[in-house]
Amino acid sequence: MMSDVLEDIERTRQEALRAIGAAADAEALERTRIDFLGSKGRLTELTRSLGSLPREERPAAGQAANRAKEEVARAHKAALEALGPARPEAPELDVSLPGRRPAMGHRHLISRTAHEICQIFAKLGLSVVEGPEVETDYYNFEALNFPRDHPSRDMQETLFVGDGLLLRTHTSPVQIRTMEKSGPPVWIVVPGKTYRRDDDITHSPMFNQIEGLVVDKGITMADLKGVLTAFASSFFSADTRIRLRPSFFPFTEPSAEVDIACVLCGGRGCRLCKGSGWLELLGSGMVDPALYGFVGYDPGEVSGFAFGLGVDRAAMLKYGLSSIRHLYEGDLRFSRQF
Ligand code: FA5
Repeated sequence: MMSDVLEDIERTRQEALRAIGAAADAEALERTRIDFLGSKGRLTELTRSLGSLPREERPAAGQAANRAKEEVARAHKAALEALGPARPEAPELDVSLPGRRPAMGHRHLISRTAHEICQIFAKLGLSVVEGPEVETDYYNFEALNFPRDHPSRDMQETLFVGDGLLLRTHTSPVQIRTMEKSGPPVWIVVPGKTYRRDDDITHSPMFNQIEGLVVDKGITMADLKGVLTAFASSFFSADTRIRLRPSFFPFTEPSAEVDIACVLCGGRGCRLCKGSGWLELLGSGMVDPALYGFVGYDPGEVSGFAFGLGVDRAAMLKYGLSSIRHLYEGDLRFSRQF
C-alpha cells in the first residue's frame, strides 16, 4: 500500500539521520553511508522496490524516496566536513635514507679566543690557574695595594653584592691568591669573567680577562716585553709590533699600557686607530714590591711582571668586530661565522 511505502521511507530517513548524527568518526560515517545509500543500502533497496507499486502510485513514492536519499546524502556530507580533513596517509618508511645528524654546536668566539691565548702562554711556560668571580675587597683591592678611599679604585666601576663581597673587576686578585698559596717561582695565566659598571660599544658589564704573572729570580721588564712580543706575533701576525706606554696601576711599578700596531693599517693611521697607528691591548708592569709584603715573599730575592688583557678586546681586534655587543647577543648568524 502507498501509505505503508511512504511510512517506510520516512522511518528509514529518520533512522539514517540518527545514525549519521551518532557517528563519532569517519569510519562510522562511512558505515552509515554504505548501510543507507550504498548499492545494497536500505534507501537504495527501498527505491528499487517501488517498481512493484501500481503504476499511478510510483511517481509520488519515487519523489519521496529521492528526497529522502538527497537529504541523507547532504547530512552525510555535512557530517564528514565537520570531522575536518582526513589525516594524510603516513609516508612509507624508507630505511635506506641517510640518518639526520643533530645540529652540532661549537665553542663561542670568546671561549675560543681565551683558549687560544692561554695556549700561547702555556707554550712559554705559564700554567693556567682560576679564581672566584665573587671576591672580597681584600683580594680585589686591598692586597693589590689599592689604599682604602684612594681614587685609583674609581678606575674600576665596581658592582658590590653585599656582605663585603663584590664581583671581581679584574683577574688580578688571583695573583694574590696564588702567591699566598705557594712560594716563588710563579708562572701563571688566569682566564676568567670580570665585571664592571660599564656599557658601550667597546665595554660590557661582564667581560673576560686573562691575567699573567711571572715571579722568579732576576725577572726584568725585558722579560715582560719579550713575552708580550711573542704573544702578539703568535696571536695576531708574525710581524705585529708592540709598544709600551707609561701608565699607572697600584699593583705594578713601573706600569705600562701595551699597544699593538693597528691591525687594519699596520701603523700608518686610519679610522680604527683614530690616526694614531696604535691600538690599546692590555695593562702591565713590574709587580710592585708592596704586594710581596701581603704574601710573604722576599722582594730582595724575587722580582716579577704581570699583565692583564681583555679577551673581548683581543677578539675584536683580531676579527675586526665593530661592537663588543656582538659577542653577547647570542645571534647565531654572528656565532656561526667563527
Ligand atoms: C686592569 O684590569 C688591570 N688589572 C690589568 C693589569 C694586570 C695591569 C696586571 C697590570 C698588571 P684595565 O682596567 O686597563 O686594567 O683593564 C684591562 C683590559 O680589560 C683593558 O685593556 C680592556 O681590554 C679590558 N676591559 C676593561 N674594562 C672592560 C669592559 N667593561 N669591557 C670589556 N673589556 C674591558
